[in-house]
Amino acid sequence: MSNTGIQEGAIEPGRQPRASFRAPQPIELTAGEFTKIRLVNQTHPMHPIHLHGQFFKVPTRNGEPVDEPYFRDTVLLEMLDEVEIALVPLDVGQWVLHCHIQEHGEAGMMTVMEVAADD
Ligand SMILES: [Cu+2]
Repeated sequence: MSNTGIQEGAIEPGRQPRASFRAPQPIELTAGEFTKIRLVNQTHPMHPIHLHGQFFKVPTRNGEPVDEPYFRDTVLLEMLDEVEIALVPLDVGQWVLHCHIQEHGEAGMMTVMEVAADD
């Protein structure tokens, strides 16, 4: 898998109230390499998407530029939101990316981001 460009992650309706990520399993990144990931909420509920072990910025929300002077570990996706997250992963390992609403995470709205060393 290429580690450049935008990777896709979508939250799909599925069997309600279940929802799931449609994303590469795991999302593979390289330490020190700038990456954008696009998250799309195709469901009605809001989803606070939380990433462990890394911090990111939100350069765009629904195609509009976002200017935030801070890094995040969580971003809220409202219904039909499309959000880019941008990061330079620094810590090698496997990190969980999941909805912070526990029942959504347990229903499958959870994936792994694997950060490999830059050889
Ligand atoms: Cu959720």
